[in-house]
Amino acid sequence: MTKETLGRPNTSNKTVLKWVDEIVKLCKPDQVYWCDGSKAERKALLAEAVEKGVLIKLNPKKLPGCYYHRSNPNDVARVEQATFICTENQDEAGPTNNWMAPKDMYAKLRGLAAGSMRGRTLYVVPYLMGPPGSPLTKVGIELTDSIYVVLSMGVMTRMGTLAFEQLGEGDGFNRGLHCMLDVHPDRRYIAHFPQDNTVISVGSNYGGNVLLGKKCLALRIGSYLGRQEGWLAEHMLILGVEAPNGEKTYIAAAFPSACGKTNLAMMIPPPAFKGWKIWTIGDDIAWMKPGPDGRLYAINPEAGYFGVVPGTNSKSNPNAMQLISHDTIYTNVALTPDLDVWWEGKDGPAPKECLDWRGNKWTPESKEKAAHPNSRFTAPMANNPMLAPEANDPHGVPISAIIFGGRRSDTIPLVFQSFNWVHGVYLGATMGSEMTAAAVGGAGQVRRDPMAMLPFCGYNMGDYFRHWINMRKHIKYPPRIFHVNWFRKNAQGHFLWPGFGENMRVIKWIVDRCHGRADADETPIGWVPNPKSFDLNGLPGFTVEQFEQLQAINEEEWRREVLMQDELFMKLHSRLPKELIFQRELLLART
Ligand code: GTP
Ligand code: SPV
Ligand code: MN
Repeated sequence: MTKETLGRPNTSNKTVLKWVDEIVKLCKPDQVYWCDGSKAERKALLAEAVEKGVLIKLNPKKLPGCYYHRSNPNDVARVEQATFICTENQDEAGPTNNWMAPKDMYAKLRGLAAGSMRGRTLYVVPYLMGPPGSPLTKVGIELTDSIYVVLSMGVMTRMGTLAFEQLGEGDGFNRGLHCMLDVHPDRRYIAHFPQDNTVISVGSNYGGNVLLGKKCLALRIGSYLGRQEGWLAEHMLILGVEAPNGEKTYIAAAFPSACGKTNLAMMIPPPAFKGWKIWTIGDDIAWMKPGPDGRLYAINPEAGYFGVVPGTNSKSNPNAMQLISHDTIYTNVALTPDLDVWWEGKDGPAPKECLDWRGNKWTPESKEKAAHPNSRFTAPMANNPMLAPEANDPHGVPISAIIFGGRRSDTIPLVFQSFNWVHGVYLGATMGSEMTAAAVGGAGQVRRDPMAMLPFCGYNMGDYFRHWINMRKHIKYPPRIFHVNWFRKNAQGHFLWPGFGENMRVIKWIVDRCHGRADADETPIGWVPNPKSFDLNGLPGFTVEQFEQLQAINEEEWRREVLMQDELFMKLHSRLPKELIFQRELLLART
């Protein structure tokens, strides 16, 4: 970029100019750069990032257009303990969120941000969450001193002058400020001010903490706005199932972080499912609103995928392997001597020698992992071979099924269906999952993660459940609600279900249930498939007994489960909708 383009705003919006001016005065950057989102700009910024050592250009023969980034080793995942919802009253944020009064948090963050961009560039990053022209689409502007963030936002959002065009002279935009500071955990805060449509993030440079359009705007602020405006902001993938006769059914699914959304959204059906296709609309976030025809419509507000790398290979996720073969930023994987990347679970043998995600020498004898378990790819959705054209449709897609699912070694069957909407909300509200590397701390422990939104709900979780229950009144044809668990294990600790592409079998049962075509048996926990309605063809060696083991409802385990659910309900007691308490009573009465 030339010196002239630096500092020249590409908007005349007075509210924007005034706010940027205030932040410039506070942070005191040496220069200000206004992003336009052009290809030429991206090329220049990539070159600058390489020159500054923020990115390494990967082998262009093997990985054209790909770059490598290593984060600070103290900064590799979301930090839930440093994430705050700053509403006037603590009760609005609720017992599942960290809270601080807005004026105290603003004062603390102003202190940290003051003068913090001396010697640095402040980038103005205007972006859209959602397709241009959609009534659901929101405008955000992120001011950041991280070129890695600018380049990532350019992939993850529709970034550039188009956002200023959609905004016009209005003031309806999310104000995002990101200061890297010295990337120290003691000075790391991700603070949300829902009443001001503002996010301030300091002291980190890791995806979920700093790509402010994603978890901060699209989920935490989004959920807050959704409640006021009558829609849902959810931690859900969106996919389209195409049957051999061309019928398309759209499904949204909420799984906690690193529990299989990207994999399901990009899944390729197994050979036995000839003619079936899965199309991706989104892999992480869904915004859903009742449409004029009485159905629930969903859009994916994002334009790219920030996906888990380890475990990705041509068997588990062939579409993702194509997606990340070009024009991708890799963060915290291992780097080989010929500037290729490697990770645990990649196809082929481990390299004889490479640099691990910290930059230390690594060999197959090393005890530590070469790639961080939460290493990620940042890739544009346009590169997904199975991107649904509907991903750019401003109207979104009508959802027929909502799936909730956690990572559970025991108790929870492969699949079951709720009796009705409120029971489905109960299934989502009581979801449990083993924690993963996507957030700092506690990996492996089962915790309640309602609707996979525990870290992302921008207001009181009890009110969130109420909002979900109330939505039913505005949806004439509500999606059917299901619960799945790909992760049940046997006594030897092996997964009972092959998962990945074979999940198509579960998807097909769900699709058939939505269209009234498949049988189910009633159980105390919901409707379940029987071996006659569930397609096990072409899964050699998988027996009906194994299927029954996967679907088993163990009374002892369920008693424990209901007790664990109660802990969350007690925490939320003052705002818990009574419908959910009744659902619990009904469940107990049935067992
Ligand atoms: P976030 O991006 O963190 O929100 O996560 P995500 O839900 O998109 O998770 P992703 O699809 O990246 O899955 C992460 C992990 O789950 C990887 O380790 C996968 O290998 C594993 N996984 C995904 N699907 C399956 C499955 O069907 N069976 C098994 N056993 N593991 C799976
Ligand atoms: C998650 O943790 O749920 C993610 C990755 O999708 S991040 O954007 O870093 O939060
Ligand atoms: Mn996620």
